[in-house]
Amino acid sequence: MLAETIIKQLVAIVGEPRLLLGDDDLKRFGIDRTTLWTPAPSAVLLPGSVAEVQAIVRLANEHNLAVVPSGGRTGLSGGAVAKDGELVVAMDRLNSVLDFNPMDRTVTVGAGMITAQLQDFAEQQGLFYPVDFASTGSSQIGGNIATNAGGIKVIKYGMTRNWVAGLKVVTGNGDVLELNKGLAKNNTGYDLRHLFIGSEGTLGLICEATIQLTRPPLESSVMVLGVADFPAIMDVLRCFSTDIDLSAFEFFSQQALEKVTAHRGHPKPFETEAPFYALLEFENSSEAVLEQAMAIFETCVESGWVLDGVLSQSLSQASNLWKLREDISETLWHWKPYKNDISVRVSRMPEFLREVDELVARQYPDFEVVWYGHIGDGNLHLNILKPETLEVAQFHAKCVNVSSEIGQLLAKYEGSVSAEHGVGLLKKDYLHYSRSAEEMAMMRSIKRAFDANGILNPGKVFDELS
Ligand code: 2HG
Ligand code: ZN
Repeated sequence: MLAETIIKQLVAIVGEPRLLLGDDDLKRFGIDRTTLWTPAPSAVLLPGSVAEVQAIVRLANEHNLAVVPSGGRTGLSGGAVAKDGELVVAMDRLNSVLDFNPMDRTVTVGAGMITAQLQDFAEQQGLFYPVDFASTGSSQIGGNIATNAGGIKVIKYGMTRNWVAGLKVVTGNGDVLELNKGLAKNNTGYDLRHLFIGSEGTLGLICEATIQLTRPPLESSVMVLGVADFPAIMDVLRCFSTDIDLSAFEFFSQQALEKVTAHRGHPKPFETEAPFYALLEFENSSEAVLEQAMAIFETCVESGWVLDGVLSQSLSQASNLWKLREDISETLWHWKPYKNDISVRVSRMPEFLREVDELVARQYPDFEVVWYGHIGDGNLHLNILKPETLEVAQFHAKCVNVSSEIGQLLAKYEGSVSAEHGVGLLKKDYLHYSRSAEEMAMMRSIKRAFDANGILNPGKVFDELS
């Protein structure tokens, strides 16, 4: 419960209607897509300017109140969860286009802008914002930056980080920083902008972002291929990416396809069943590219890697094929899955896949395991489905044990315990498998520099300052 005097001061900053204290609002704003924690913030604030954000942070420092920055709350790691009486600062109202520069091809937007609106804005200007994933309809650009969101086009366009040309942030200490100011070249010492990208709200609140846009792609073709086994997926990737500039290379298992077709009513890509499917996309720039793709397809079939395949013949067919991959995550929520979001270097993927496959078969013999992910980026989303007979807590306890083994395997392969969803609350116990003790100590020092009192998103990514 917040003291009456603090409530009054918060109202003085944001105005009465922008301070939410009702149970429904506290529940709604205190959680992301995870289901493991009970939301319990003490208040939700909806600031309308950078100055208001700064005033909130200063007040929070004065009274030692924890602050959780909140975007579209589509996160999968508990990074935006407020479970301990924190103040949630939701960026929803900072959602407009502040500046557009056609010469630089940059747009400056409020952090609360929905990703799909940014994509639409770019399109209206004849440009393109290439970071794309299933939750673009509700995720916000500030949250994407705070988690360095990836998605389905990383193989060609990289992560959110590549598209951030400038940031305006309020640090945990209450200072306003304008970082990089849209410059393409700027070698003036440490690039603090990059510290905030992927910091999961632990260093500051991202209020505004200058985003680089690019030229739109040509019409793209999509292929879905039925693949004989795990190793063959990598052979197929090697063959296609040697000669074709791929904009996506995704994969999913037969179980994933079964679930998504049964629950969403999407038609199967073809009759032949295969243990795995690869979905690849490329710009259909000439007849020659299409012919080359077909020739590579033939080679893959002759080599026994590919069992069947389909090439989109229209934009609507391409978009329907994409649904088979993009709708998997949402479909699987039905089973309250235990998620893994792991990566290794693409070159180590075949070996790693073999070992992780063995580990999963040994450790989860009774659980249904669904494989999918951005295989072209070395990123696997291994989802373990909860059997109906197990309570969530019991199921989670069993999976947690296996996570340590996966962590050890990742350490061996020098991989990452979080390829794109971030660490949040969910993966902080496994961070040490990917980061050395020296790196963790350095991260804590950086946190102290920007947030001396540790008020910003405490307990996320790593625990207390030590
Ligand atoms: C995807 O690639 C998302 O579909 C979600 O990153 C992955 O839900 C997941 O495990
Ligand atoms: Zn993903």
